[in-house]
Amino acid sequence: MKKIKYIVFSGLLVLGFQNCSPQGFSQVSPQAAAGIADAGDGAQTVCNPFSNSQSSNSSDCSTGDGLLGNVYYFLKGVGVQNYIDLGILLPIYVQMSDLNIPQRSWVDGFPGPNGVKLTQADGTDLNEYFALNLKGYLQLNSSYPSGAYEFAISSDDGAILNIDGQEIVNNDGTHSLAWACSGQSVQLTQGTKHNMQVRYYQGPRIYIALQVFWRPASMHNKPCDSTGGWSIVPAELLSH
Ligand SMILES: [Ca+2]
Repeated sequence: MKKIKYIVFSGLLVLGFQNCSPQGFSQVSPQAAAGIADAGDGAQTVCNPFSNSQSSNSSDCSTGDGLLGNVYYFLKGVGVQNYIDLGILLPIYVQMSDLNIPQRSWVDGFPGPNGVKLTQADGTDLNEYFALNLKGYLQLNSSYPSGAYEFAISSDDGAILNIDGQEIVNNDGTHSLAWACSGQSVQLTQGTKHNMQVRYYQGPRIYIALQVFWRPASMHNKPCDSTGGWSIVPAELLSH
């Protein structure tokens, strides 16, 4: 088996890649996705890395193509932009078909290309202190009318949603499962590709969660929690 090790910043982080059986892996051209940092020559894309042992996420990346992004490692970082600004850019891309990870124990760690886990310098699985910067488009199809929508995030740890360059939901910070909802509605137009960015980080292990919800703005008076009539933003509307 071929094995390549990356030793970054004096052994702070070691990533082990091997050619083994694939788990949620797909070939994509990251260069085609505007706004994604170049993760280096030969960087491959891991598809739905949080889908192992989870029924609500498919390991198939083909539905709508989802969002694409970079992964950063920053030991004991706090706040998503802190990771992106100061963390180590890992030599992989992540593609997520949807944003629907209910809170779960995630001891399995981060799958790398070809299903081989990424590990930290001490040999333990990379299951904490990493961030995702995901980008792409939200485009309403004929099933969803143009109009005002509200958004919400349920996450563990922090996450921020931007649409068309505006910060819509801020659930940032190191915390256990928590909800945050948009303070303002967003006007979406059928057929228009609205820019969408989701920044997320997993602070201390072992629990993770990242769910991005929406609802018509007419439901504004309902609660900002699981009883508020929220639905997961449909995977079919996400692309990059
Ligand atoms: Ca956590």
